[in-house]
Amino acid sequence: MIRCLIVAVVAVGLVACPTQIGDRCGEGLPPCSSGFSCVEGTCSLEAVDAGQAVLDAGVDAGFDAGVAAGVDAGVDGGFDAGADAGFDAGVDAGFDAGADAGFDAGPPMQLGSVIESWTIPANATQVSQIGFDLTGDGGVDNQLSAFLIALPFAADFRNGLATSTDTGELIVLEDIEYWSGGAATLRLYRGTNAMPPACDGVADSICRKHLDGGAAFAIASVPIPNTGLSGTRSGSNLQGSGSLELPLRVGSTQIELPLRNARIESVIGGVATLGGAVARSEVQTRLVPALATLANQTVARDCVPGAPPSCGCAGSSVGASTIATLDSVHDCTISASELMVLLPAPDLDATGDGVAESLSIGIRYTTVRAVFPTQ
Ligand SMILES: [Ca+2]
Ligand SMILES: [Ca+2]
Ligand SMILES: [Ca+2]
Repeated sequence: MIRCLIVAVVAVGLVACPTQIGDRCGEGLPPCSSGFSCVEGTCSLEAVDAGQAVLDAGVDAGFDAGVAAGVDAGVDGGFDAGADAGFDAGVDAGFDAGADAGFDAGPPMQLGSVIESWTIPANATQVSQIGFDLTGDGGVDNQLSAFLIALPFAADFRNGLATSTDTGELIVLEDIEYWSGGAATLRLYRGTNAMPPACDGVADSICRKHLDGGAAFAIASVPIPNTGLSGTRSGSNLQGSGSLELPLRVGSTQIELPLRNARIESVIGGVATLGGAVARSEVQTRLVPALATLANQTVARDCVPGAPPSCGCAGSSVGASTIATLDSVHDCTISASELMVLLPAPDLDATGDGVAESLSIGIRYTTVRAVFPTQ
């Protein structure tokens, strides 16, 4: 019956159907109906079977083509729509909802890292390259670094940052939380209790034992509530914005530098570029006094106690140029107010009142994986 129906579809006008099967045919007998062949004196579906084969092939081809096209269309449509939805959702979550963990269902996944190196701009070229365009004029904004490179002892600041990172005196932990939809948050903590310890005894001149990617730490500082950068994670790339306190060390002084309108572009486990606005008043109260202390440590290193004008400094030393450049009230000591004279005017309005009150900053750091309890 099924075959009859198929034949009926193919052989338009066929009415005899299977009643012809087995009918005698041949010389002197009526011809078989359309769609039947006379085979050895009997009307047979043999020829129709051949047609059926064509039909089957057609059905198969059509079905396959349809399935393939349908599946492909479905896969493409699904993949594209999914990718777009995920990306858009992530962007929205990061920049609209901020650190709202409720956007993505379920607990976040976490990536803990520790900063293993810093790049603080060391020259005008790096000042113009490291950071972000925070003013929308197309140029990187990094006024604070421009101030730092003007200080004769700036290398002592950068070298001290590197050395204290090597020895574990400065431990900065990076805590990234991310959700399957792409939303991510980033927080920085000051760390302590490295295990293994940074240095293998007092004779270890290299240290960095805690920067091998497998060390464990404790969190030493409780960050200001509701601070951190929120944004999106795509693969190993992370972009975010927000505010945070950047743990630093200036010579022997620990400082936290508060960044507002902060931005980060990070390759997780690789290089991160961090930029933002630091209120000039915070620079004055937190950074500049620490820099003055460092300047006097540099002078103490390079100069024997002496009186102006030389202050006992070796002729070509950093101490000598520090005294020559900064000791405007010439007493062989660098004061915070003497440094403040060099501090540029604010270049960013981070409070939205139309009056600039902050200095832009841009730095880079690199991380390796680390284990620490999260807050
Ligand atoms: Ca700019
Ligand atoms: Ca002075
Ligand atoms: Ca303002």
